[in-house]
Amino acid sequence: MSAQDQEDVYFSTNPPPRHLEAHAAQARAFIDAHAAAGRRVVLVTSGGTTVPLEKQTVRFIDNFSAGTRGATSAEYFLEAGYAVIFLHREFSLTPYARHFSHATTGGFLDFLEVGQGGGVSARPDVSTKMVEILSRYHTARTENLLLSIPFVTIGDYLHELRAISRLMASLGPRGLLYLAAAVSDFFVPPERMAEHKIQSTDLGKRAQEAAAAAAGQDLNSADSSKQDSEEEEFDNFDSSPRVPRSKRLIIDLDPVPKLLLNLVDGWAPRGMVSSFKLETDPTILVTKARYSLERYQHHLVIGNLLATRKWEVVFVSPGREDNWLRVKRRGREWSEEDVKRLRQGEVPKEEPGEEIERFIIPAVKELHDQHIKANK
Ligand code: 9Z3
Repeated sequence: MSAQDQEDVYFSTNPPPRHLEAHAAQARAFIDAHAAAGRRVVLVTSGGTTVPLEKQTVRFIDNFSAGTRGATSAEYFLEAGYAVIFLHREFSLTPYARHFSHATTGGFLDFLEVGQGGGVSARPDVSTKMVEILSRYHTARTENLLLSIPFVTIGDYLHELRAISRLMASLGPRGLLYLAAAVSDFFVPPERMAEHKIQSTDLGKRAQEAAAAAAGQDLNSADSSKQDSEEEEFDNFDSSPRVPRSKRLIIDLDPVPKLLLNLVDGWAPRGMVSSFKLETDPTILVTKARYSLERYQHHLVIGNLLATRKWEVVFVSPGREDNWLRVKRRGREWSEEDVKRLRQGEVPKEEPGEEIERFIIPAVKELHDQHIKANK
């Protein structure tokens, strides 16, 4: 199947999120305003996508991403003069608020106190930091430089990504797509998704079957004969289960179509596209990043390892050497041995001395400068 056919099939069979049109209208107005002002716009994607197991979703598969990379990057892009569309997993970290909403020292209420006059004020020890961050946040808001759009599921994400990328096309090379969201590779296609909560007991299953029979309906929209014939193909198949098959939940997932190709070729063909590549095995990170670049023909892959992603990343781009960016250590320099260990995925004991996005964003901006020059 061609990439275009795959795209058509995916978007015609997976329903759009409820607010897609409203979000697209907001994004259009935002992009038009900044294009008129000659400002660069970046689309930052952030956080993890969920994979629902039921249409009326009780259970879903999720991933680890908290949205730190995306939310932090958005702040540095604003600092670098970009207008930012922040397409993020609902309730994950957001720019500026992240400093207080998810602090390891407490929730946001812990930063506040009731003053003598009865009003609320910031705790004295955090008040300088809060004033500084609040003022950056207020500038971004009052100057309309930050548009936040939420998603939850993989389907929501892909619909929103396509709609916003297509709007970004009007910016030509001045548009930047910075894809940091942790996107599921597998999903349950709608034709195999149960409508109602999957039952764990016979009683529940029998109640559902009886109700469905009375209404003359199929229980699931799933085609059960097809499911049966494919059951043997699961690679985590347990041939001698201790718990009977009828009591187990076996989840059969399809691969999510690789739509980055469609994005690069069709949705925002003149913009600069940079994606992240996440691995856990250090020996394959750079190879996989190069492979992704060759496959999708975009402009930059930023490779990172799950364990060391706050310490080091590698920029992989066409015609350039791999470029490793690393944060400083608190109170000591990196020795060659330290760097070797880090590159093998060994995490230093202390926290990083600074945010790695402080280095990532200027380096991306430099490549974007070159992209704009080359595509004038
Ligand atoms: C990343 O690699 C991000 O840097 C992280 C950030 C998700 C690791 P956190 O949100 O983590 O700060 O906790 N994003 C890309 C992940 C991804 O799904 N990449 C795909 C892949 O590796 C390609 S688009 O195949």
